[in-house]
Amino acid sequence: MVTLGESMVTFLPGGPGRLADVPSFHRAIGGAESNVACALAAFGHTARWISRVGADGFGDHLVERIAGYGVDVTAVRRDPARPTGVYFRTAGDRGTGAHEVAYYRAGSAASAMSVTDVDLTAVRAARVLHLTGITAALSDECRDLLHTLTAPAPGRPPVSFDVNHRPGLWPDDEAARLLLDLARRADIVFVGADEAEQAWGATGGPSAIRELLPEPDVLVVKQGAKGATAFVRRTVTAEAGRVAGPRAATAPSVFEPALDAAVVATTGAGDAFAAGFLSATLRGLPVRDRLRHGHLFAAAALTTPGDLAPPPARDHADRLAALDDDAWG
Ligand code: KDG
Repeated sequence: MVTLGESMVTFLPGGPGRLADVPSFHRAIGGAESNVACALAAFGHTARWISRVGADGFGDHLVERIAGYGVDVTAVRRDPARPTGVYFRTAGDRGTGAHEVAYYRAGSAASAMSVTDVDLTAVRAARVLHLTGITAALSDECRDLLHTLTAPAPGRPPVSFDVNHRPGLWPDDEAARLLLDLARRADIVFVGADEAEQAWGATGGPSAIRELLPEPDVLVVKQGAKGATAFVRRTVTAEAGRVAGPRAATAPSVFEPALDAAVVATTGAGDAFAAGFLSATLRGLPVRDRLRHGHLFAAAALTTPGDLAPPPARDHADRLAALDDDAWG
């Protein structure tokens, strides 16, 4: 698995309250794509994260922490001229999970990722390449890079794309158009029902989102605490990691309820879900189990304050994913 995107040093609040009031923060790490790589590596997969960070202490910290999860960081470039991005966030509101975020990432080292700078050989070695919509919001160069990586081309690895709409990073109309365009080029797409509504006005739930996005072989609609629905028309083979096999005319939907987790913070739960689903996909597990692994990884992230949490041990996750429907949840 190869992921590509910006990671940041994350400052988690020392207590509840508004950004204006929180007196102290703890240093942690975040970044949607490295969160996925870390969870996969911790679960025993071979994972590489491709990015750029500043030639600064925060860049050292990110690279060391992500490598500490077992992720291959050899294709991460250091930029002596631009800083590593950082962001601060508040604790989520207990009822709604809403929190404030302050990004300091404009002009960051990662925003200078481009087609000429990224090691495309390292990208193409992927069995699956995981990207997110956040990268498209960083700069024109990053947007062009995503277009190149998602364009149909011989030898292009299957692309997994998490929409990850971040309204704070770019104008709504531009985000709506580009995110839809990128999602349509991908093979596996993850999107939250809430963000599909916010970005594209898709209010009709999973089936309405599928109508808007009929192209991807696999579409997963995350429905928050309720669960997730997958539409699978063709799958990534476990052996070759290639999208292969006959493409069914229709994609039946499979819904799987989420686990009842004692939520501490929702940030990073979507990345964890994607990691669990992708892990089970690469292992050739049935769709129900892919969704269940997504929920199990997400529960680990939901019950910790940081953006990423190690997933459950593989044998434990497999035992839980095999539970009868009555016992699941
Ligand atoms: O999905 C979690 C990420 O949003 C978080 O770790 C930080 O990548 C991040 C971002 O750009 O918001």
